[in-house]
Amino acid sequence: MKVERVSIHLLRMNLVSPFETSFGSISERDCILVKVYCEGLVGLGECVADRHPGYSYETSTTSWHILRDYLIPTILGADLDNPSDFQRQVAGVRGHPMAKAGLEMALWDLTCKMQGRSLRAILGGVRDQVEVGVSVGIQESTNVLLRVIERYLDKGYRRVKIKIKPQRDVDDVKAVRNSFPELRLQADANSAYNLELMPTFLSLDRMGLILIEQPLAEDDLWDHKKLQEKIDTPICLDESILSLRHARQALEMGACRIINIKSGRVGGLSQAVAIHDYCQAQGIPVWCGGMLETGVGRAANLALASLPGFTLPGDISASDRYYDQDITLERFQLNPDSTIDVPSDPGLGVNLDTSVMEKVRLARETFT
Ligand code: OSB
Ligand code: MG
Repeated sequence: MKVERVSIHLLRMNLVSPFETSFGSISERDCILVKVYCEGLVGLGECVADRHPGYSYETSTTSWHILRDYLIPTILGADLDNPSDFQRQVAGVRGHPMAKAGLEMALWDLTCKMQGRSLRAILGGVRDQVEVGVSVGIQESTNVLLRVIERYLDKGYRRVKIKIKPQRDVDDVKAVRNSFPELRLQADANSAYNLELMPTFLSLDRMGLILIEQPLAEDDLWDHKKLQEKIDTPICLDESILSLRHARQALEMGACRIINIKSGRVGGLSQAVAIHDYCQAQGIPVWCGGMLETGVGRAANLALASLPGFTLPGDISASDRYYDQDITLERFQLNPDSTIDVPSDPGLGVNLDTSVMEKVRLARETFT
């Protein structure tokens, strides 16, 4: 296929409630919607870089720059057999995985549509529904946290992840555990700790958590290895894993026992599938992380999470957990068994709601 035209759209959308992590609180989320055009078809992709460099060094501004000045010029007019060609073509751009992933997703959507097949089918997915959970931000108090979780349980979520940070960890987790003794519970620190806080980890280790996500710095596999030796709860890495090589090295080193896969963090769906395949061969459980995606990125996450090695519930919640108004006509609903249906229409299987797009778009640029 020959890419004839590309457009990028900076969006800012209000979250239904503020989302607080150890690196800050947001009440609106930025992303870049990518459209690629070929032979009358359009492919959609979502670049998940946010406005602030809290989770990653990438921001919506750096991604815009990398897309406009490097990635899009490389593929415009180029003949691409499949999205993996794209990875080879942009190998000369160091880093910026979220910018690459957003464009690659649009190429996947386009390729799938040309073949009349769903992304799920092309990636090798094996499930019509995937098990999901909900990621709950830090709340103003432990009591509020318990009320928020109860509301999600009433809606049908059967796995909860809570965000933690120093001073808002052991007491919060203990209270949740006491209120909901059987709940499948995990905690995400987003890199907020170091090994001096070992007593905290030893306490958390007794609370029946499925996993502790990214406790230490993203560039610190070695201390994760030391921590994993001291606790029984599996460490799951998120921010630290930017490539298949990182995944292999972390596992060989014993720095984690579980990996959270996000296509944006690893440079695209093709890399996400490669990490999945490697972990599956090693018997390592993976699950699909989330970046508060719109319906576009959520559709891609559902397709990815339908692969057989995704054996733990993903951070892929229903559309109403994030946005009152989403940019896709399709809204994802939670089934009573804490699953969400994987789209089956060609490509990502979602269509844009142009009136919402008009409302949330801050900027647009087209390249031909
Ligand atoms: O660390 O998993 C994370 C959201 C934004 C940035 C980082 C993370 C998250 C989440 C939300 O936990 C997951 C979701 O999309 O529901
Ligand atoms: Mg995380």
